[in-house]
Amino acid sequence: MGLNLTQKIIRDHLIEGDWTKPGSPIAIRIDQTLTQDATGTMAYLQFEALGLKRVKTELSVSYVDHNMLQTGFENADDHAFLQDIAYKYGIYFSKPGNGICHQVHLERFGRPGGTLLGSDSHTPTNGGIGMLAIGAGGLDVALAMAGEPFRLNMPKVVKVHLVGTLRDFVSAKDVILEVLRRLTVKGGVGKVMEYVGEGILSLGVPERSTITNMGAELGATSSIFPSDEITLEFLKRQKRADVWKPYAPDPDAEYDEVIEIDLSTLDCLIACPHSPDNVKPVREVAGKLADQVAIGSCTNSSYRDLMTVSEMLRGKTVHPRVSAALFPGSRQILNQLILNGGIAPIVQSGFRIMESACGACIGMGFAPPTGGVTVRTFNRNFEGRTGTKFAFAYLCSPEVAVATAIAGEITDPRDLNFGKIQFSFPEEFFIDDSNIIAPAKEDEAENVSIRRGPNIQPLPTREPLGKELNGSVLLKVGDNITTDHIMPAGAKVLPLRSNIPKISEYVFEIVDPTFAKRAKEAGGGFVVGGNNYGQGSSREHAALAPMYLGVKAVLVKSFARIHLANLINFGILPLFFVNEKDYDLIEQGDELHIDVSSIQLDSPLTVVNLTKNQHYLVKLPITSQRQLDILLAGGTLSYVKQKGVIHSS
Ligand code: MIC
Ligand code: SF4
Repeated sequence: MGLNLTQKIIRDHLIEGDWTKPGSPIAIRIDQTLTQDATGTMAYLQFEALGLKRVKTELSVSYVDHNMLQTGFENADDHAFLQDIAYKYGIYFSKPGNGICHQVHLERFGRPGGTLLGSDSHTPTNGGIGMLAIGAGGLDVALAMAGEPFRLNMPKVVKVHLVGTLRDFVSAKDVILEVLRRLTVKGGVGKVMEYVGEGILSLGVPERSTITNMGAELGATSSIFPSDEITLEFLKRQKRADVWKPYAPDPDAEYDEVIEIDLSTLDCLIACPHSPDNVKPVREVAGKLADQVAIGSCTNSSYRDLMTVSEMLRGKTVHPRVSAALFPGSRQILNQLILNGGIAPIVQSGFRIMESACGACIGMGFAPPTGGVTVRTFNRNFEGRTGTKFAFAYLCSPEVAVATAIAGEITDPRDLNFGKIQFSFPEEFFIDDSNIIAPAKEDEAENVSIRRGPNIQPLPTREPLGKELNGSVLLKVGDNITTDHIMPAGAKVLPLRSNIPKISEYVFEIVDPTFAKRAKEAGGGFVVGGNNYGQGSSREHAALAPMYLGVKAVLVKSFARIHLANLINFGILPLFFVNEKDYDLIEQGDELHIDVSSIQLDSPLTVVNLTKNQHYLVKLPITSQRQLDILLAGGTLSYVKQKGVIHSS
């Protein structure tokens, strides 16, 4: 039986477990890690707590791309801390302004056939060059930096068989929007999406990476393309041909599921508010007036995307009602557009040129007006994520975004007269790594001191799980609750990422602004949720801050992968209903009692609803004794310390 590419990479990195059995626990070696600033401060505080002198990975990189608005000392404190930590512990540091982590990593560091663990859910962007790239919570990344394997359940592998070629003005974003339309935001949970077929030959690395990037919105563990001649071409332009190796599935590879997409039949698509899977043909929503257009993010800000934008905008003007902005994916891309003149048509059209950073994608500026329609090339349109609670965000390709910016209403680019869009790729990109700071040599590292401003607060910890859990249901929510609901981002809250006591005041703010106060007053309690609880970002703050507020257990119908891992890491008991109907019976305010003294892997627990005198059966969605021991210990850090698993050197 032939192997698919995912199985090959996992087999080559396997430390523990049986990769032939989907769903069974495995542990794999991690070659590279990446962090970004919004999750990185916690990840490095955790790494420090492990007591090592140096990272043990082949390569680790710390990026600053999220918290770039410096309206006070907070973000600047974080940047200084991150830079010093990186210098001391053997980590490369990509300075603010150098670009979005996933884009820069693709350009300068990723390598086919390797494993990458990143404290950001869009880490699978590097699957575009044939890497097995996985998003995780900061603590899991800290452990990987300490040389620990990454633990996950062996994913199912889905073959996404692409045939045909895309029509003009239909692009990679439409491919992944089509996958989202078919599978929904929970369709990828527990799976790796592996793209194959003759259709991939017409997709360059930037297009492939747009597709693997937004696999995160399917809830997938990762997404990957083979490494082929097209990958080599990309790496040559980056003067990195030496890291190239071909990687492909065997011709008779077997898959757990198969999807086929004929690229030549795809339309221009758009995800409507407030979910990335609410996908419709653009022509169905055409005519909706737009207030804002934003182009950028780790999904759609490559050289290919921005040159397309530039050529489409040549000689055109942004519609008077539209405010338009561009966030280049990296300094390299921006530089290239300056050198070849590509930036001029964009500036002349009236687009605002913003920093090479996440920017508006994470609500760091450029929030839309109240009740406004914002059309974005980004990957998430959850309610409130733009920074404006009452606004309507649509997600589309750069082609649709440009057409909309010019027309002032949502527009299919094929309905305007753009002619043929053509541009060439430079033989070699303008490579300038001066904004990537190499770490100190090992013998100098000891003397490096770390700047720790007042925004850097110590890590909170949790006590071991006691014999019983008591308290009330603090909040009951529905399906598909995102980490943006649990722990909002945006310009006001993001600067508090290294200050858990402060940031915890915003937990569930957009769902119920009284939550944090009530949780504190009650000395903690429970949260009840529906399906796919915790989808979206990898932010461990969505577990850490509720833990700080005393949340003891979360009872839901099902969990999203990264959030579940984060809950376990921070000692919050994740439970799912054996009978989903029980979800309907519990109400906010009900007093619950859970006897955890006899807790065991695989056997259900009983939740007693003291208010209603009812009993519900619940289970832990965990597969290993290790995970149970972590929960009993009050989280991974306590567990690791108790067991002395990490040996400092
Ligand atoms: C996001 O897109 O939501 C983020 C911000 O990049 C997050 C990480 C974070 O919350 O810091 C992600 O996708 O993991
Ligand atoms: Fe940054 Fe947005 Fe990408 Fe998250 S999704 S890494 S906020 S650009």
